[in-house]
Amino acid sequence: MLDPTRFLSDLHDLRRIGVQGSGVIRPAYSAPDIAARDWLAGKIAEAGLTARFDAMGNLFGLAEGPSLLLGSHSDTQPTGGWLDGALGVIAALEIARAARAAGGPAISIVSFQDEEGRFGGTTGSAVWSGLLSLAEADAVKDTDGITLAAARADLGARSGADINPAQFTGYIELHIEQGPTLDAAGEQIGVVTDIVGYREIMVTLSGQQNHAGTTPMALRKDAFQGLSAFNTRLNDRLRNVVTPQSVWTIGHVALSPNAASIVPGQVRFSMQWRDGDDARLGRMQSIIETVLNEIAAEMGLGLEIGGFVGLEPVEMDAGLRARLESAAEAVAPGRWRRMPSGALHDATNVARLMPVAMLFVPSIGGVSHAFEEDTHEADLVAGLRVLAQAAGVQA
Ligand code: HGY
Ligand code: MN
Ligand code: MN
Repeated sequence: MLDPTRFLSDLHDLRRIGVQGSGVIRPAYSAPDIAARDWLAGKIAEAGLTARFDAMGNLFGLAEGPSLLLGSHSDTQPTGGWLDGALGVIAALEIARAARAAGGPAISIVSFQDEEGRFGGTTGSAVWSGLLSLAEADAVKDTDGITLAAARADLGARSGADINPAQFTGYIELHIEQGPTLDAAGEQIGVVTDIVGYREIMVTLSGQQNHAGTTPMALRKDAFQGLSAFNTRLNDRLRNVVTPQSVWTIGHVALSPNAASIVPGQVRFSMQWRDGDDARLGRMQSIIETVLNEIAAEMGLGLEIGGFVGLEPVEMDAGLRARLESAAEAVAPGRWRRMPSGALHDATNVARLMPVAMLFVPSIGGVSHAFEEDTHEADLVAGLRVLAQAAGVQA
């Protein structure tokens, strides 16, 4: 039988590794991330599963023979919430334990590495699924210029197992919604229909660093003014091709030399956009690139576009989704809905290898990727029960 008390206790034990106020700081390959994986490996062994790290640091808990794979990720954003990823990993652990105690079915678990994209995005599952080679991933640098190769060296002798995807019959991921829909509707469960696609580039605009007092405005080549003009014109132009589900974000900005009395000579920033339709992602991309070139030419700025990463939108497997839907109706009758995911997830990469499905529980106030991220305990347990029932484990 499931033990919700043990499940919640493990969730809070994991939260304590990298805790900061009400949130968690456990970026991929950081000391807290590796400590959390070591803690999880111990729990996996206690549960009677075989703990294995692959070369990227994805941590698997393997049952014998063919098994259903449940899991998510245990790395976090630079200032992350305590449930993003962790919920799916600990729910998988609890269900695997209950399954073994009941004599089946075979359940394996996984905590993917770098879902949060210190080195791009869903990097661990992208390498495991073959979307990205290990060599390509190793060359990626984080915003401090550290390569993934150097970061994952801290895994030491832990890593290196070759985990064959063919042993798994499918993958189901429980995750917090990270948006406002379920919380606002007073519903408990979201059965995911599809996961949006995304594209991201790193842009550098280069002008002329100069004195902030003696340089007339008309003579400036101010990189920040370039970013500002780009952002204003982009918001205006994108209006013609987007829908209310389309989103775009400039989340990382590095101004140099970043001093109050110096006209900034360079700005390096991330440009990310998401949509459920791949053709619309393409239309958004051509507008982004056109506006960047226009602004650079008009303001006499150098333009460099690099670091492209992206994922296509993906539909959830109909069979696994049906199992989630009947489990949701059993556990939360009338308090569940089908819905798309605006957040990215490892399930997108795993869908290259096997049938996948996802379910959500509400995020209070729709807040995520912030220390305030939280979910009511009753909703956490409801998500656990729905996942267990869909996995064929006595809830
Ligand atoms: O960005 C995302 O959607 C995911 O939470 N990393
Ligand atoms: Mn996540
Ligand atoms: Mn996240």
